[in-house]
Amino acid sequence: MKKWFPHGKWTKYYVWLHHYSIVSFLVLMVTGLALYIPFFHVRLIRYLFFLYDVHIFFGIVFFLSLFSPIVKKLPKVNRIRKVDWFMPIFFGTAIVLTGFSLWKVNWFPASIREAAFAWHGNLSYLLGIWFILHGFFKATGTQYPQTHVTKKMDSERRQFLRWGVSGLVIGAISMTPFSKLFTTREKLSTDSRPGIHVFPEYFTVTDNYPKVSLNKYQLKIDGLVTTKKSITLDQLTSLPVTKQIKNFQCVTGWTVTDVEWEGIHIRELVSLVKPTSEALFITFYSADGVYTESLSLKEAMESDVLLAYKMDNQPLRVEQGFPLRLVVPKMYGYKSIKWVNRVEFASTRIQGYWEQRGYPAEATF
Ligand SMILES: Nc1nc2c(c(=O)[nH]1)N[C@H]1C(S)=C(S)[C@@H](COP(=O)(O)O)O[C@H]1N2
Ligand SMILES: [Mo]
Repeated sequence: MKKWFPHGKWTKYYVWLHHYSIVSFLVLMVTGLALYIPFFHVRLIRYLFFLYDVHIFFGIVFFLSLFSPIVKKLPKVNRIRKVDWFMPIFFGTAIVLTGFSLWKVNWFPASIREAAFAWHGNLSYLLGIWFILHGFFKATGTQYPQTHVTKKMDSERRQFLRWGVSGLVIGAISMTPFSKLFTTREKLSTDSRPGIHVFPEYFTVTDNYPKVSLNKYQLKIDGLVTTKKSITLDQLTSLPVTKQIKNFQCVTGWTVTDVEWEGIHIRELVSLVKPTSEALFITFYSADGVYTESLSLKEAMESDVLLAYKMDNQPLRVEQGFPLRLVVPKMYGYKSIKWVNRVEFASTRIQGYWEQRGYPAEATF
């Protein structure tokens, strides 16, 4: 690598800085995509929490490397090309800031995280593309076009600081709801009616969304109960309704704010079937035949846990869990099992689908 840098006192520093950023950025991209792309994260579920730690560790490493030109006194004679320093410092600080809000989930309101999630990715792709271009230009000795942005300048601390601060400002702006106007998801989604939420993933662990036919649908409530029941959706919707507006948080980082749910509280089922005193847990089953989830009775009786049949004032769509899904706002999304067709009162906690694959059973964040 040495041969690409001008000879002199500073060669070692430049080589070191490049090794440092290349390794940390590559690790960040690889772990970031593994966490983000469903195809990978479902296969890596056992290692997800480890991948998070690696991602955060290298995020800090990368962040610190952005400071190096500020800390290090570079010689005036060694003129640098503006854009080569501007891009990593400006985009890097913006990426770090958005990433920080996703890491410290509880420190930031959901509305901020919702926007930050999209821009953390978008800005990383932009910087990644720049790094590839930069490497290509340098390796092939391609001359930059002469513009204001690519002209050479003296390396000045004050300039580096200014870029860092403007990166932070852009990062902060990209975390406001305003920035969502510029993300593609809202534009590409089929349902763009105002007030209708679009979730980043409509997740299913099977090849298909199960198609539940309403004529045949029955919710089975059984297990350690005094009277087993099977009820139709009509019977279900005639039970007292609970409505609430809650944020939705998936373990892979995305957040959806202010989702309007409508459904029945677990206490309605309890008074219907009267569980025995041994019933300390509830197992939920899905019509997809493979997904299961479990809550303790105490968790299930929390005031905001619902079996929902409406979202945003509409019956659930097939991909959203039609006709019935669990909603557990205080826990990660994987607890909110879709296409619920059986509720079993039990004496022990079973391991849910993702819990068997490494997610914690107590999914509060
Ligand atoms: N039956 C079933 N329920 C499920 C899932 C699934 O794959 N199958 N995915 C879970 C996960 S990981 C999340 S984040 C939410 C996503 O809800 P959504 O599909 O409405 O976006 O559903 C949860 N419930
Ligand atoms: Mo999820």
